[in-house]
Amino acid sequence: MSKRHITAFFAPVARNKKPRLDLSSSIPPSIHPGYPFPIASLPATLRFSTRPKQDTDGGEPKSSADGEPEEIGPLVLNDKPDLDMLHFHPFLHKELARELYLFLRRELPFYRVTYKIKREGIDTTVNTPRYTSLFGVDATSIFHPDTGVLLDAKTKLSAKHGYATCAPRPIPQCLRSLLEHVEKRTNSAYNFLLVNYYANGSDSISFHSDDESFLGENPTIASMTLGSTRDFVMKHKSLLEQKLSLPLAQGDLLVMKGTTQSRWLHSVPKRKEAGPRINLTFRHAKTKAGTANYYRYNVGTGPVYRWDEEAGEMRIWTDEREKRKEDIGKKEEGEKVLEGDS
Ligand SMILES: O=C(O)CCC(=O)C(=O)O
Repeated sequence: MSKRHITAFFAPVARNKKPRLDLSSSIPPSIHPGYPFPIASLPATLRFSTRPKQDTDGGEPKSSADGEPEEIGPLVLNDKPDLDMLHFHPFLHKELARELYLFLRRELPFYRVTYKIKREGIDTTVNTPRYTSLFGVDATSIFHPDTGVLLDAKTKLSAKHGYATCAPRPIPQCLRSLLEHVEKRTNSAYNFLLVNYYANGSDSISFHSDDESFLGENPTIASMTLGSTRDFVMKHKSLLEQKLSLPLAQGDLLVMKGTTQSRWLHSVPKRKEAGPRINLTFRHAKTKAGTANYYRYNVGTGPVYRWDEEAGEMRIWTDEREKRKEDIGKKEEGEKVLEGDS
């Protein structure tokens, strides 16, 4: 029998604590005149996967030779009229989804857009009941890969015409790698990424469909959930008895395709008990009208919000560099007045 020192019996049990997935990166942050501040990058080695690393052998995904599929496939949801969806449950494993949620909430600029519409002939102000953000440009233009300058997709010449009401900005590195992974797994191309942040159950999106003509006929839209679970509620536009409620959980990806947008409406209704959630939608807009529409409703002209870790909430972000410039201006003005006084 081995002899153990008496103190060993009282020592805390050493738990095999897994280090947190570290998303810090040595890649410089993404910068662009359209970003209010630089947007942190993700590590180049980050592997988007439904399976955590410990499920893999030497960092490589399990192959089907191990008797396990490399990635968890989607559930097919087409058992209702005109419904054509895939539900990846999950698409990203829980640990990655959680860290990505915290990263994006901390690093992205957000907006609380207000806009005016005519409702039944009356001018009405709408306050968007959630935080939003947006990156991308429609298929008629591209961003120069080095300078971020907007170019015509065909001629590769400067493309300002048609964007008078908005300032399109490229998808930052941290979202581009995720977009490319979603493109691969859903077999579709996307040029827009819309971000929704629902701070709590009072934030919501009402019934609508993403069936604008600038998305083309029967668009494919992929929608990712990070953070808390929310109910995704759908109803058929004309078959009123056809309804569906789908809880979307951390790391899920819902792909809406075929006639889903033209025949169904979807919403994320208010829920008393719901926690914070980020939703990312990956879309492909064909025309400049799409770009103008998306920037109007997801960026707008109001203040920028940024996550405040200490306050534990989104706060209006002020550009310290601008403030400093203003302060210097005021100081110089004051000095001139003093000089004039003597
Ligand atoms: O948050 C969601 O799951 C839905 C978002 C949505 O419908 C939209 O952005 O159009």
